Amino acid sequence: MLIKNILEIDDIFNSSKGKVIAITTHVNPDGDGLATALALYYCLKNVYSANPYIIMDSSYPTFLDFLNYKDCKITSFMKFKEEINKIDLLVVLDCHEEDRVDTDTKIFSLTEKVLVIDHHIAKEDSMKENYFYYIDSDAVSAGLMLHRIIRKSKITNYISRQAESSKNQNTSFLKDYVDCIYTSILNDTDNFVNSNAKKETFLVVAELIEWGLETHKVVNPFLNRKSILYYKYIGEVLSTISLNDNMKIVSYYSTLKMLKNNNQTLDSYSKMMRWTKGAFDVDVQVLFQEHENNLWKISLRSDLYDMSKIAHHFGGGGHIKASGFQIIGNFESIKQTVIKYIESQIS
Ligand SMILES: [Mn+2]
Repeated sequence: MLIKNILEIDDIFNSSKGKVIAITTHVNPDGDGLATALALYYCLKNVYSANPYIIMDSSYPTFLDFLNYKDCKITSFMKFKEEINKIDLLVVLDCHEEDRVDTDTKIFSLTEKVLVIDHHIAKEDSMKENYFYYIDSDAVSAGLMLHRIIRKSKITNYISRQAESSKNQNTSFLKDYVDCIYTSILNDTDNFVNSNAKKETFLVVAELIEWGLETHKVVNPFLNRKSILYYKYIGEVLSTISLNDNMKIVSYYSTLKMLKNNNQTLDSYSKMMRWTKGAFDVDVQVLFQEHENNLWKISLRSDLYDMSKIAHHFGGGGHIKASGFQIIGNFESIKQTVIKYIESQIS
């Protein structure tokens, strides 16, 4: 069922004292999904006195290592299950399809109640009647949606208590919280460049600053701190740029070999498309990233056409302007299939 009033979510969290709450996000956890998971973790633990876990099967990405994740219980589903066999509440962030979570889908069968917080366009056929959905495709990030809930919760008592006593240890998580929500916004607006950055976005950032956010302490490690081999690797990827026959679709690719030669990991794929974002003379941008031998992740960008429809066709999902999907197979034939399909949809 769809949640209309976000106070219902505060009620759900308020009844979570001492309960096992699992938090998860989508495959290839990013600066929105994972940072929001951390932010929710801090709140559930410190404000609602719950027993939260972040469940993800991929390893924690280095590009988010400036966030305080070491104090959080982050575990794979396999390890989690050795300890615990029942989940009171599962919160799925930045994703609403069961088969897109970054963990074993068996997690849903261990769970009493499922709450989804997401800002992707709702795929109704993948929604379950007995799950709680808070979905808003106008929201800039899942992190901002979480903040809408948290700012109305009893966290405000903690903040005023902090104002009374700066030594109050209970509020030290707030700094970690604001860093995470800000990261989610930076991630999904591409540092306030995207058209989704609106009045609410800036009002929330202003509030985060009131709550203790120091913006440069997040922006610099998140966007700028890279090794020189990273830039060499980017150069190699950009040198693969090619155009389709009518010059309106640009595509480029990254292989596992390029990563290895430049001492990079899969994390270096993150935010790759920002390098071609400003190209004004193409209508669609396509990036092919090799994740495993013959497993390709394809990202789509366009200001003119609905990319989520194209991603859905190939079993993926996303936003109108930015979406993605995966295909297994030989690169040349995948590229041909994908470009041909896009051509058929935009002509
Ligand atoms: Mn997001």
